This record gives sequence, structure tokens and C-alpha cells, in this order.
Amino acid sequence: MATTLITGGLVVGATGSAKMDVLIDGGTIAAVLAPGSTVLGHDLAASVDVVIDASGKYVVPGGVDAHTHMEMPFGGTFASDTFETGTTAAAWGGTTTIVDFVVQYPDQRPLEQYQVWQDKAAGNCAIDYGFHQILSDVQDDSLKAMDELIAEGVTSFKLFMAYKGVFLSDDGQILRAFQKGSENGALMMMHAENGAMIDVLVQQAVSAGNTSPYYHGLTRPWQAEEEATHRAIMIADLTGAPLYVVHVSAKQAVAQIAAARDRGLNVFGETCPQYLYLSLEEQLGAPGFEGAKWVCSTPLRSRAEGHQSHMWQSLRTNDIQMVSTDHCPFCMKDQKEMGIGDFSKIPNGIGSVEHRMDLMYQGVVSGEITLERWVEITSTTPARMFGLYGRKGVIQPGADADVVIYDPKGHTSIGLGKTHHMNMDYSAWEGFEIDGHVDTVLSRGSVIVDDGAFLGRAGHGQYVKRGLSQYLS
Ligand code: DUC
Ligand code: ZN
Ligand code: ZN
Repeated sequence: MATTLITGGLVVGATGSAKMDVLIDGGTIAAVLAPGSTVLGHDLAASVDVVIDASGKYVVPGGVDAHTHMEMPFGGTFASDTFETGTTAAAWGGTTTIVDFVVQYPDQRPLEQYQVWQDKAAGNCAIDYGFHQILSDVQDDSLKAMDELIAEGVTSFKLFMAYKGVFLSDDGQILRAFQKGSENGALMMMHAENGAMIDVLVQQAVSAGNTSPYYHGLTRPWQAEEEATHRAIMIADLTGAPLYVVHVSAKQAVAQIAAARDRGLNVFGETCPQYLYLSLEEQLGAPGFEGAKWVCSTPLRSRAEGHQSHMWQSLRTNDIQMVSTDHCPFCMKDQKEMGIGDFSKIPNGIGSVEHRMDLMYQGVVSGEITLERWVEITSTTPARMFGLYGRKGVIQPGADADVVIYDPKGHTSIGLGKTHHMNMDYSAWEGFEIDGHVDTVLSRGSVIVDDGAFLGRAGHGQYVKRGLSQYLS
């Protein structure tokens, strides 16, 4: 394979930035050198096959989106991105690794489902991919499967405190799974919402004729998220399992995570761009059925209550450690439309896998986070959290050459017919303007996006076997 030199750029890492040249040999980073370095008297630029001039641009490790649902069967339909369309869209936006969720529904065997997901992804991905496993039927067989899946590189397991009859595990089941996680080192992931409270509120709203998408938000109040987050933390404390709370949206849930961390527990939180930028009032409250575009769970929160600004603050203080998308796209036509007249039938999910790096970079522009923190929360920490660090999440010798050249003088207009490559008939981010641009994306040394052209291919992406979390204290 070719040798490549990326010259003149500012190499940005989680702990600092410096003008450096990056030498790539095949699929791996060979060296990070002072600009214009010669090696044993050889001018590197004249010796390599390809030189990429990154002057005036940022050179960052490829994004790691640790929470996606490609082709997920959910809400009576399937998430509309396939592994091919979803990973291609991710590549366009500077994400070079995803960690997707294998789903076990009740009565299904985790290992069989793992194989189903491997088959769906194999040969179809444009970027590298790993898997978490959803457990929705915790019994002896699934507990045993947790050990076997770790050997396959599936080292994190998601449980649900909501979605009764679909995903929900009761507290006893959660306790047993966490005991296993404490024993085998798995990272336990939690969808923390009190499903019993929510189910009653939903039933009451629909019976009262309150059926518009806005009520999705009102029937999943922050109290349901805070209570479930607290309960999950108590079970983690009792069992000693490390806990990662997914899609945190309520400031009160952040407070629970922060308090647990202050007590020294291995408790972590993820948020998503929608909880930083979008709100109950503006999006879910849009006229007519429009709000369905933003129906996801946990729901968008009230801006009047200050959740969004608090979430940015939590990213600065490390009360929340990283940002994933929870990419779970559905089209309006025939999918979201299933919930016209009853918001509870709207498939839950938002598509963002293409825009996470840009949306979070805009937080740098607006002064919410630093340039280094941008890299940390979108790449380095996700890699460490999910046992990929060293190979992913960092530009250093020996790492996979997953590199994004980002132009801070460029511009990205998000919207259908502009930058949209996800398989959706609308954009949840229509009209968002980003003061930056993903110019070039390399995946294991291959240029897969360059100057507005997709040069990758389905099948380039490889399965990455993950180790145990490297983020635990
Ligand atoms: N929340 C969503 O919005 N979609 C997928 C599953 C989930 O927990
Ligand atoms: Zn969830
Ligand atoms: Zn999810």
C-alpha cells in the first residue's frame, strides 16, 4: 500500500495541538514529525507516494460514533439507513468508526443475533465498525453469552429501563446482568428512563386527546430520567459494575452522574447533538405533525428549563464524557407518519451520524468547548471508553491511519440537497450552518472523502474487535 505524508497542518489531540507532519505507511500512522523533517537525509515529501497539503487546516483523528442503529427493527419498522448508506454518510462527515447495537428481543439468543448483525454489516460498511449487544431478556443463557461475546470483541451491553414488552428489563434482571459485568469487566450501558411512569402518562395523554408529537416530550419528563439514572447508579454501586448512561438529556440526570463520579464510582454519561442544540419548545412543538421529525428517547428537553446550556457545561467539566449520535433514522413518509393521530406510534429516533463532527465543531466556534475538547469528546474518549484506543481515537505511531483534515475557513450548510447522504427524506438539522468543513477523510490510509467527492466503497470497512474499556479508574 501507498505511503502518504500530510504536511503543514495543526495536529489536534485531546491533550494539545502542534504543527506536525503525519507520515502514513499503508493503513497505519508511521510517524508524527516536526514540519519539514528529513529522515536519514531523505526529504520525506519527495520520498512518499502521496503528499496532502493541510496548511491552515486541522488534522484530527477520525470520529468514533459509539451509538448508532443501522437497519434496526424498531417501532414496527426499520431504521432507514442500511450499514452501507449509514456508514457512507458517516464518512462524509468525518466519522471513521461506528459502534452499532446488536439487538436481542425477548426469546432471541444473543449469540445468534450477534451473527445476524455480523452478516448484515459484512461487506457493506464504508468505515470500520464494532458492536455492543442489547440484552432485553436477561436469563441464564444471556448471562453466559456475555462471556462469549466479550471474546468476540463485544465488550459492552445495553439494558433498558423503558419500552415494556420490547426491551425493558426489571431491576432484578438488571442486577443480575450488572453482577456479570462486574465479574467479567464488561461496561454496562443503560437507557435510563422509568418506563412504568412513562407508560401511564402516555396512556393518559392519548385518552385525553393530546396526540401531537409535543406530548412525546411531556410524557417522558425529566423526573423519569433522573429517577432511572439514580436507580441504575445504585445497582452499579451495589454490584461494582462500571456504568455508562446513554443519551443523557436532562440536567437532573447529569447531577446524578456527577454525584456518583464524585463518590469515585465508574459512572459515565454520553449526550448527543440533539440535546445540545434542539428543544421541546422549538422542535417537538413545531406546528402540526412536524414535531415527529424530532421524536426520540430520551426526548428533547425544555430550553426554558436550561437543559441545553447545562449539557454544554457538563461537557466542559467532564460530568459528561462524550458525544455520540444515537443515530436511528426514519423517513417521514410511511415511517414517522405511522404516528399521525397518536404520538406514541411515531418510531423513536433522529438521524445525525453525518453531522456529529460538524455540529460539535460549531461548539468550538461558539466558545462552548475548546478545539482539543472537540477531539476528545468525539474521538479519543469514545475510543478509550469502548476499548479501541491506540488503534482509534489518536494520531500516533502504530494507530490506524483514520485521519480527518478539517478546514476552519470552510463552511458547511446542512440540509436536504446540500450535504445530506443519510437515507432519510428530511434532515433533522435543516438550515444549520457550520463554520468549518470536512475536507479530506482517510480510513486506514485510504482517502475515502476528498474535496466534495466520495472515494470510498462499501466493504472497505472492517469489523473491529474491541477490548475492555480503557476509561475505568
Ligand atoms: N431511543 C431512540 O430515540 N431511538 C432508538 C432507541 C432509543 O433508545
Ligand atoms: Zn436508548
Ligand atoms: Zn440508541
